[in-house]
Amino acid sequence: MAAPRQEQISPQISPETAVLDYDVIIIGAGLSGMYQLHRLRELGLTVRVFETGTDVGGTWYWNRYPGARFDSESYSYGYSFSKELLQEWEWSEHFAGQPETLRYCRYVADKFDLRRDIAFECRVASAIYQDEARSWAITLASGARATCRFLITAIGPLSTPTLPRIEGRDSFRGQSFHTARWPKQKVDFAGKRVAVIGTGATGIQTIQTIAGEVGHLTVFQRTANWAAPLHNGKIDAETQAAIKAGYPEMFRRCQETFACFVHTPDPRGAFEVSDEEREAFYEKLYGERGFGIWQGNFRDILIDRTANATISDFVARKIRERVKDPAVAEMLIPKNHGFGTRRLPLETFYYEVYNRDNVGLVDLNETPIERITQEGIRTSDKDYPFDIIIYATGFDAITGSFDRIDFRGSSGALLKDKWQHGPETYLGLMVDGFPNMMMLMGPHTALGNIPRSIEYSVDWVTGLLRFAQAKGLTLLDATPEGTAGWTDHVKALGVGLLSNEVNSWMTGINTNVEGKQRRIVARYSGSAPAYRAKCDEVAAKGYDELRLA
Ligand code: NA7
Repeated sequence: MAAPRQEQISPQISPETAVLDYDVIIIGAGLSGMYQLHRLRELGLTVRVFETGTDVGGTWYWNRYPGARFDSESYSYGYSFSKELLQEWEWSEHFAGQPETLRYCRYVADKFDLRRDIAFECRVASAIYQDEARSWAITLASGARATCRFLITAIGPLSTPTLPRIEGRDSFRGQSFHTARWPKQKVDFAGKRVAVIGTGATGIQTIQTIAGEVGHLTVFQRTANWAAPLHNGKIDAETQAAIKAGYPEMFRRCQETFACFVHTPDPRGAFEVSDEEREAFYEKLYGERGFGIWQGNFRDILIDRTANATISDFVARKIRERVKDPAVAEMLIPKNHGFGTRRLPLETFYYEVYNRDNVGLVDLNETPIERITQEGIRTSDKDYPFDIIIYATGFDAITGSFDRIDFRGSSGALLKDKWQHGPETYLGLMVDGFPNMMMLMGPHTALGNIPRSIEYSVDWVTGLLRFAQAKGLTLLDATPEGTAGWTDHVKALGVGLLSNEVNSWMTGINTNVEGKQRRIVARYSGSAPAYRAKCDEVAAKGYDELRLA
């Protein structure tokens, strides 16, 4: 790809006379950036996408760790915008693995000829708004620069991996990997002594996948997480045909459900049924595929502590049944948060891994890591020698990918400063004082089944830019009132949710990042239909809640 032209904007220039490299720059060629590029071509705009990786796919490009796969049904996760694509592409499993999903992303890029507008291996270092020219000046890590009228961030809510701040980390002489920076070549685990630090969704997928391959595996767990069975399986020809025929109906359902999954809360409360019925319902959910036990459970399990205790007790019993050593089972049962109050990892024989002779579990609350040594990991209890250390330690979520780009809005205001007490956004899509910048899957948007949310946000942004084009607008900005109003609304929606009382990436906590030890409301936690209704209303009213010029 050609490097962007090195143009500078004179500070005196007006919006009309500014010569800009592109109408739109999109940062990121993951699922959001790819679809946004596709949609903007309809408007005849000149668009450039800058992507750090060497290929499309975002999350599915970076997260190549063993066992990485969907927890949403494959068919409900793919793009819905092209009937042809839906009929052409065949998911091989109900929950596809990362290699297949990356192939899917590449297939989409080829089919829609996306790569010609994407510059790979281009990390955006700064994005600075030029008040006079009403444009953005982008500088890449390479020093190359480019300008555009509109800037769209498609940088992902979980794309900034974080390593633990443990003394001696760089002194380790073996191999070490963060799961989100996994090497492209296969890692040989045969006969190796392997450590995994972290037991979130990623750690669980990694652990259950490599346990049978390694010589010995030691899992370092700081917080036990609730997990439930994925129940993955191959898709046979008959089911494939039914899936393809059923796409319109399935996507219609995803539009109606709370978080765009095929699952949605049961209208009943946990105590509106008898004990026997409740137990039977939990048993049924535990035996079913995917997020049903989390997203399709009784309506009150994520807001009512006593209701939550019933499902937590049920899953704890399952863990005790599945793990032979009662002491290990107790270590694996979370004691500091209820079921589903953190993002639920889905597993395939994860608990049975701890019945293997070659797997050990270390509780870091009992014996904390003191340092990484040249040979391995030293806890307060002993030295563990390793050949490989795997960091499944998560991400600086939601705001982290913004923090690592120097965003400066009108009059040089820093986005980091504006968000120092937590994100402030308008509809999760814009921020006042950062004109002509739109965010896809930024803070305060409905996340849920992410591609469904992506498609909605991209369509909304496309509508806004079509409107700007039709009206000859060169400035689109949220108002301070609009931003304050939405931010307050998002905070109010979070009140009473048990998940907001728990430390997790969803509440902005990352012990490995300076300043991220205080809970914030980073996500929109209302229903996706309500979110879309609000955004649709804004569009229908001619975006009159925005400052337009
Ligand atoms: P998560 O869910 O944030 O999990 C990270 C894990 O790493 C979690 O168990 C952490 O323990 C652990 N961790 C992090 N830092 C440390 C240190 N310093 N010492 C010990 N243990 C540590 O990230 P994932 O990648 O699993 O999943 C992120 C999302 O990606 C997931 O929800 C899906 O949506 C896809 P903690 O719980 O903080 O005590």
